[in-house]
Amino acid sequence: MAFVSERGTLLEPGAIEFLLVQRDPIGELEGFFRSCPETPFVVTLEAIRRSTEIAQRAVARIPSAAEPRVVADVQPIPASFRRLGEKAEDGHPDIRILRDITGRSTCEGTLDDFTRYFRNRFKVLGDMLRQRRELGGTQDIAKARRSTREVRIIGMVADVRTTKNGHRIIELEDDADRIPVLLPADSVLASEPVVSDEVLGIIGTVNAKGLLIASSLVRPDLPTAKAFPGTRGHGRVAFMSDIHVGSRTFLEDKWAKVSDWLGKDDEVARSIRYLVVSGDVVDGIGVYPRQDEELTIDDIYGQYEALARMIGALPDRLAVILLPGNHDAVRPAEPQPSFPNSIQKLFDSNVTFAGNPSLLALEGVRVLAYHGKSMDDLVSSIPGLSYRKPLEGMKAMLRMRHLAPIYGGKTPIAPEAEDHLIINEVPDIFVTGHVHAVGVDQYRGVVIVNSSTWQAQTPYQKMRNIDPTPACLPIVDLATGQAVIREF
Ligand code: D5M
Ligand code: FE
Ligand code: ZN
Repeated sequence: MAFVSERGTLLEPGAIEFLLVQRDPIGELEGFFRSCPETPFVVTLEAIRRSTEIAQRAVARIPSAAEPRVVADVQPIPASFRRLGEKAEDGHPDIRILRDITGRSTCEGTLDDFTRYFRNRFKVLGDMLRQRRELGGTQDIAKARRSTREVRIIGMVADVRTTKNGHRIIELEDDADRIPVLLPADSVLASEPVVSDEVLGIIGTVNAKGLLIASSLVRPDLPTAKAFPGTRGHGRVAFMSDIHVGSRTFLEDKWAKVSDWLGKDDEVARSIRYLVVSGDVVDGIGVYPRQDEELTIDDIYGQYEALARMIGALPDRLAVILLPGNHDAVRPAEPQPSFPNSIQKLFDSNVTFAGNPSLLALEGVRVLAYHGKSMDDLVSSIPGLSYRKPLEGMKAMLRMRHLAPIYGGKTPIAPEAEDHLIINEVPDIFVTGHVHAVGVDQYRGVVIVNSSTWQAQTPYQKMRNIDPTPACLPIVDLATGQAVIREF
């Protein structure tokens, strides 16, 4: 730390902890100082984290090439000494489904179910917020509203609106009461992307009119830094989604290319042991109006049979994990269970079926896989978010610790007894699909991946100005967390 004191600067304890788990702490710190216009008095965790995140962001895509090539490369996350994956050494795949809804659905959609669902969401996320240092000594809204001192409350967003003067007003609810919260126009809080039904903490003071004037907003978020667990071997996992088999726009030639490459004796291809496919594996039947005009296979089993043949032609060393999406033949309400037996039996034994979402462990590396339908609601609620930037939407989910915070939008949510869409455990890798874009990044030590699609732009997407980035394969090294994207 002599290096720091020489500069007359102090390091916040959190910043020290963060730096110590980096691969090259001094290098990171030097990079940070280079990025500052003048030497700061105190180096905060927030500032140092922001600086390393920017340095690690993926590079832009390079236009299509004849040979698959690497179009993005996110640096490895420093491995902790908690090395896992002993089992994989004998060559057998090591897949565990730690969490999904399959076989555990309890809801019937009654009014009681909804009340219970929201109570559970509020309780679990509220407990997470209470762990936050900033939120020590929180009060119920009913009590806080009578206080003249600074208060800390936790609530669920019942409504959010912008006043004509640019202030934002959130209606925040707890089990018993409700209070309007003002995010002043002249503070950074006014530009915070608050969405309906998320659970957050507010610090502020209540004015004479009963309005809580916020000075800070606290999200459950992820711990500030985390190491990648790492495996002993150099096995890799590849990610796909949105294959849309059966659609006229399914890219058969691109599939042939990726399938061929996976079977090649290429160093990277050979190391891919797992393929996680996060939903919309087929185009489905009757998913949108006049879909029949856009199908080449108009039988649902026919579509899954075609997919089973495609997957069956992939090399045997690949263990494939299939999740459903909003085009697949399971209930549309999330959490979605895994495919029924009538579909599972069409596939070879190297395929594992999981629900949407599901938390998987691949050789001990925890992968949170979610199709990503809720992105439709996030894109329409958060200014600046777009279908072209799914990674930003994924980070918003991680900050809210919820995969589908907005209720009653385009994402159907089943009111289960427990909210399975809460991001309870912090994963090592977080993957979504649905938006037919591709990208890799990191957020607080979690590798984030948006898998591409194997479908060209559809007439619907053309009309909505959605420009997909098909035929890209994100690949993550299970030993280091390093992520690359290959384009086919
Ligand atoms: O979704 C593929 C893409 O199309 C994804 O970016 C969302 C967009 N999409 C699809 N349906 C809708 C609706 N109803 N509203 C808004 N955006 C939509 P896929 O699930 O493959 O159809
Ligand atoms: Fe899709
Ligand atoms: Zn989808």
